[in-house]
Amino acid sequence: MENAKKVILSGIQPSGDLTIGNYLGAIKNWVSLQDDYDSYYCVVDLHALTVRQNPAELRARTLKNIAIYLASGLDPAKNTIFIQSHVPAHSEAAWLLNCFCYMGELSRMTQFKDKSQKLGESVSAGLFTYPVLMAADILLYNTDLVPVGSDQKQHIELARDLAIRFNNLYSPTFKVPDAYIGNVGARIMDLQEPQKKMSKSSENPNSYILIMDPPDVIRKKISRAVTDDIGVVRFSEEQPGISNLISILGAITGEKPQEIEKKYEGIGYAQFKSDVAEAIVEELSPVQEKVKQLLEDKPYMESVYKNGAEKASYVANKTLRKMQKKLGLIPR
Ligand code: ATP
Ligand code: LTN
Repeated sequence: MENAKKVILSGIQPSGDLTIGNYLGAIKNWVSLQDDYDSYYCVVDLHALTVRQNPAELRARTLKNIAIYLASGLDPAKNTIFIQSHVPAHSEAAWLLNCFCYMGELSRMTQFKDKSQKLGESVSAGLFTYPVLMAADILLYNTDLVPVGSDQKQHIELARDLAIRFNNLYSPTFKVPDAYIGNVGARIMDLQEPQKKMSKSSENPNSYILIMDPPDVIRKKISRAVTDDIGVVRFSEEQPGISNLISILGAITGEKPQEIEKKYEGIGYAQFKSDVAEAIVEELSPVQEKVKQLLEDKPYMESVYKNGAEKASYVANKTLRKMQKKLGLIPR
């Protein structure tokens, strides 16, 4: 039966190489949901364009992200995996929704405030309206749940508000989506400044671990991660660096912070860090191997994202036509 399962949609921008924040906060959760939901996962290349990108790098990263989705365990037979720009309905619906979104709402978005502060003068209008494109991504698929890290909650709230506004002004058109925030790995912090979230667009490579970082680099970055001089492996606000390493380890092994604290009673930071590093290496090695193989198999990769775009377009176009009709645009 069509749509018996609830619908999930999520995406990651190809704006930098993916980090373990993206992996533990997003992709790993997606994999665990794939049997129970009708899922759509895209690489949101149009979102990446909101800040300046090098075209060759953007192309390479878009494909690499698809390979990472697959290598992490997303099965293209169970999930619709596609590239956002291959489904033009996203851009078209974003325009329509732009006409229902208020400047004030967009000005309150923390991600916009953070990013625009860093960019100074050259803040594009696209960066400002970025959450509206994200709302289009979500609403086009009658999405029930959007699995993301906790930083994206505000954007999903906006998608909900836009859906409700449109439904009230016209007639029920959109499903009102909910954020789905996993409890482990929801917020992996920067290794150098553990008050900030780990981000793929950080200037300092020691602040993040990339999914594709070689084992030695992972070991080095973890050994350099900022801790404290308390000397106890404890999950507490006073120890943001150590707490972050506990979160990372727990997100990989499935252990609770308290279990990890107990295991490391009386054990020093050096041993703890080395175990965290090994756990990451062990988790990522098979993924890295698979990504390399996939990137060499162009025809397979192409078949995945073309097939995905075709399936996604079918659903997205149906919703777009509905929106256009209700707004008074003349059908072709
Ligand atoms: P950028 O640094 O370019 O803003 P980002 O690294 O924050 O990007 P996004 O593309 O914005 O990554 O996010 C993709 C997904 O990964 C989202 O679901 C987001 O919540 C999740 N995510 C990103 N960083 C983290 C993190 N540090 N911890 C947990 N989840 C994260
Ligand atoms: N803004 C999101 C990326 C994103 C997204 C989406 C996530 C774009 N469109 C739709 C979920 C659903 C981010 O993680 N920075």
